[in-house]
Amino acid sequence: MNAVTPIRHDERELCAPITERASPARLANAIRLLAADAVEKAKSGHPGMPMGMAEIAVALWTRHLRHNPRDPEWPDRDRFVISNGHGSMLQYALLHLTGYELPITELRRFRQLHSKTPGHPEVGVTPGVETTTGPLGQGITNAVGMALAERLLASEFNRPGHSIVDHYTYVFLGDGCLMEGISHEACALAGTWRLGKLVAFYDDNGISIDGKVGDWFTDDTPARFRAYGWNVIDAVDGHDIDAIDRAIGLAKADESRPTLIVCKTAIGRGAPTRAGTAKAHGEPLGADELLATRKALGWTHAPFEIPDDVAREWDARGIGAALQYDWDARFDRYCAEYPETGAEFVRRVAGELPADFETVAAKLLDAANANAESIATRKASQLAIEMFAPAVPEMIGGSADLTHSNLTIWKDAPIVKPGASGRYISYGVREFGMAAVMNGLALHGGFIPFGGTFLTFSDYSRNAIRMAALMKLRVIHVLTHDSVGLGEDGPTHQAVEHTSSLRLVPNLDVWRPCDAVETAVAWKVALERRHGPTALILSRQNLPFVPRNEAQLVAIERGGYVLSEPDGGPHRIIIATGSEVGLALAVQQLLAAEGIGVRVVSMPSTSAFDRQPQDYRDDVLPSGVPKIALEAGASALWWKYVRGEGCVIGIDRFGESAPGPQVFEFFGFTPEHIAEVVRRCSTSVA
Ligand SMILES: Cc1ncc(C[n+]2csc(CCOP(=O)(O)OP(=O)(O)O)c2C)c(N)n1
Repeated sequence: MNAVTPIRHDERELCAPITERASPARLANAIRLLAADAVEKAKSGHPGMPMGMAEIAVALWTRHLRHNPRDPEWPDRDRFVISNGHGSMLQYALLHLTGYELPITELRRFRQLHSKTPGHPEVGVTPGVETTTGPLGQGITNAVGMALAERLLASEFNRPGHSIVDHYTYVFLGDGCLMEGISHEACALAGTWRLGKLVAFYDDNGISIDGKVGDWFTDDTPARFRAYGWNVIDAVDGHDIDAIDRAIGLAKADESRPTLIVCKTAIGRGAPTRAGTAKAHGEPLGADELLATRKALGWTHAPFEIPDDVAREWDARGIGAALQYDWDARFDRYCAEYPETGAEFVRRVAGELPADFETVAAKLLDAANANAESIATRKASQLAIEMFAPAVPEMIGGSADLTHSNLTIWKDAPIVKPGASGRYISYGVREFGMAAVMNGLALHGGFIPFGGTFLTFSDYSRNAIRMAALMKLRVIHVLTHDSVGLGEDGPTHQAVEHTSSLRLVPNLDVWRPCDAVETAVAWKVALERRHGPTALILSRQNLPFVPRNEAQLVAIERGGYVLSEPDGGPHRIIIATGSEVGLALAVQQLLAAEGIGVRVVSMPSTSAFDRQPQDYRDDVLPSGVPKIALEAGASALWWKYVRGEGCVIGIDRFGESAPGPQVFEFFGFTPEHIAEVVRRCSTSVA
């Protein structure tokens, strides 16, 4: 490895006190003891990683990381991600020591109810935490999304002489993240995209929970990352702060490749008998070992006591304010020269939609209603994208290699190419990677990501969709080919349980629209939804257009509404979604001839409907009237809406390979069969 001059913050030197300065080793030991003491007090947690990565943290946080503890939202801060999120105490120690709003009382309350120090880092709970980590492999993938966001925003907003977007993304990760398949998806993409401002630190300690990794993890990780196109700095002593500092300098000097710094470390370093063992990973050290650790490290301070020299040296508030002050001044100059672009940058970072969004949305809805086309909802979704994407520049689309099936692309969409900017991402066949990169783009700010795959493959991306819901991120999943109705591809591709199972994810809004009009509304509300993701469940096959009056058009946003009322009031109510709404309307007509009045309720989004006032829900689904839920998918969830007064027509087995209409017929999704069930079901309940 070539020696390079360490890059240091000149401002730090200026701000440093004249009094005696704590040594870098003491700064690392402060992290070690904070982590070990907090885990000990909580009787739960992971001391090994913070103790093992303490020197890496010192090198990065005191010599490179550009951040401002007083403003964790500063748009051009460096991003820092702990992908090995079980080492949360490392992050809490750093945030506390550098001066974030995380007092020592919160570290004392590690892992306690409603503390700001939850078991794993959670964005929105602890100031300074950039993403929620814990599910291994997703943090590094979020970081890839953040680094991509930086590059794309920089190319969009920077101007000659003005670099208002110019920051790094740093990630800590361990063996666990690298064993997870998603790290392959994400890191391959990062190499292809040449994300030169992404720097990952691999905690190469040879230990995971089951013990020494030699029996289950023998990949040549440096070779693997070189093959992805990364700059790899191998065999760095992870306890040598200067060596790490130099490696970071080298990483920054390579502007065209992401860098992996392979840090050789000992898990639980400093604990005399636990260091280097799997026991250090996730157990409190115990009183004796903790005492022995204090002795071994020469740490004479009580638990949670930070000596003045250490506190002063760690405090980054002065330098952070100076860094941001400098950026503010540069941004002011930028705004003076480019007032409109400056205002646009502010809007984008604030996550506000463009001022004319409502007008564009209304235009789309009017067009969908006026055109009255019977098209597949995936096609209707593309029409929505065609309308919104030019008007909403923060939309960044993509697909996991199914662009022309998902119909996620729009005319003239600039494709993201290696090393270049763009607004449409071909993620390759990487559903999980795509979903977690989308989360990273959203977390960074300035973007509303949407990405497509077949609904059945949402299982692959599922945990990242769940994380988006947990993190309250505005991301949109375009999940097409939504049922057995897709036909010939057969049961591997035919979603059965997926729509309902996605509905079970808290804070995920699921929309299964029945025609172009509902699809337009679903896209609108998905884009407007600031604090949660949306899954759009769309058909491969054409669906009939349904005419609506003004009140019905407005009611769609409520998630469930009366789409068609029989003359003389309802004897039965059919609740249907997506491709089954047309069937319900056909059944309504059949039964009308027999004098049975059927109300058709379209229920594109159960979660949106569930948020409506009780009165409204009772008006749509009054008790005392038999209700029949109809969906070409798992039946279980629908009993909640039938409320013991009717039945559910669903599909609770895998599908069949045949032309779509034949499969629908095979499963009894024909007007005649449904009408028969409705008759029987109704009489048995009435
Ligand atoms: C997806 C996922 N699977 C399993 C776990 C449970 N888990 C937490 S840490 C860990 C082992 C991680 O090993 P390593 O990254 O080497 O961490 P270290 O022991 O060095 O701290 C496992 C299996 C998890 N958090 N996420």
